[in-house]
Amino acid sequence: MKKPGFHTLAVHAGQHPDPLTGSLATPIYQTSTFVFKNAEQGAARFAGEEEGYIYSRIGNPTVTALEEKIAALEGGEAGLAFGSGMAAISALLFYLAQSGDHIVTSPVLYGSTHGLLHDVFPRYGVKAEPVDLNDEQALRNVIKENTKVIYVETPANPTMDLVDLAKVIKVAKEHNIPVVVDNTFMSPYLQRPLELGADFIIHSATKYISGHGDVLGGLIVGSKEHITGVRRTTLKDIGGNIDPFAAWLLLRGLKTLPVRVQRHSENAMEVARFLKSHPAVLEVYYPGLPDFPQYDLAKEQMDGFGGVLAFEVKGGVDAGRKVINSVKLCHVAVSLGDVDSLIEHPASMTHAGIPLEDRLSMNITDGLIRLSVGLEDPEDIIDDLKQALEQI
Ligand code: LCS
Repeated sequence: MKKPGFHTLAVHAGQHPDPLTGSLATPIYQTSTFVFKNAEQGAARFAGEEEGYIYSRIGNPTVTALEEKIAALEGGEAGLAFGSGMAAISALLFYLAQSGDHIVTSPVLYGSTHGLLHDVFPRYGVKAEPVDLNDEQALRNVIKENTKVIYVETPANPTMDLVDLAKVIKVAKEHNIPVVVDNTFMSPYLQRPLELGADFIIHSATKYISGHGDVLGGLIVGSKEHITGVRRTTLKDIGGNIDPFAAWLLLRGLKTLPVRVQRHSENAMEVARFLKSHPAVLEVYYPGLPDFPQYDLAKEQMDGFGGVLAFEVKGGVDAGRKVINSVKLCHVAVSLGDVDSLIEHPASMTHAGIPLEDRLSMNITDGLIRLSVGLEDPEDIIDDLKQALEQI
């Protein structure tokens, strides 16, 4: 039988009708622990000699269904779920790097990822270094003997800058350095970095994977060997696990991922075109606009352009604040990928923790506004932005 298509996998992967009752929807196994038949079985499970559940921090059947589904969608061997995107990122990086190691990153990162790498890791002897990964020579120059990870966010939050994954992976393979890609903004429907040779995928499942703005979660996809390694070390011993109900909500969300993301992309394209044509708007950052500097790369690397865009209005921070304070349909809120349109100010919200100099070097200016375009009628979102821009 040929490999099922993406929509089919989104519905079916990881889903096995409950053998006891026939329940089609995966049950919520709301239990902290699992009973062993005897002491020998418990010992065998702890030793990894027998498959089976032990304790829900390490694994749970509802969570397993989610892990199987995301692995199938990303085209990876195995998945691992966490209670938030940051729990997933920290567990993976604490697994891959240790004191004395060096991590190379793309220049623009989500605020807390930046905080983890630049505020937390240095206390444990791990140094992170941002570099323009699209500049092959700059990447080669920055790689050292102790470089253990290349960490990439593409598109970057919030500037929408892209990294050419194929180019970075080629250099990484020459040096045998694992490449981790945060695929939160695209979701596997629009971008599958494992197919290009990346080693690990990260998701803030809070975003498009959930899609409904009602749950936090994080996911990793990678080789069976390493996913088992993370499960048995930095998931088990740090404990950033997801709970079964949150996993169940994410399973439900994933079933409609492709239809939602398709519509998010269509809506965002219309909104981006509107903003681009508006006289009060200085700049629009959306990879689907033909004059986006990396439009060609976007078309090559991604199967669509996603639902997030950023823009700057004329009049800088004051005008930007006025727009944010004038929207009526869009919600002034962080997060993204929800059915609801969300508008926020990165410099004072999601990326406020980044030192000013670093923030400006990432082009996260005081006037930048980020919009996660929701699933409302695009005309309504546009009307809302139109009336807000008129307030400037
Ligand atoms: N990676 C990216 C690209 C993100 O945008 C976020 C959260 C995370 C990781 C962390 O995931 P979490 O722990 O929140 O599930 N981004 C947020 C944002 O832009 N606004 O609020 C959260």
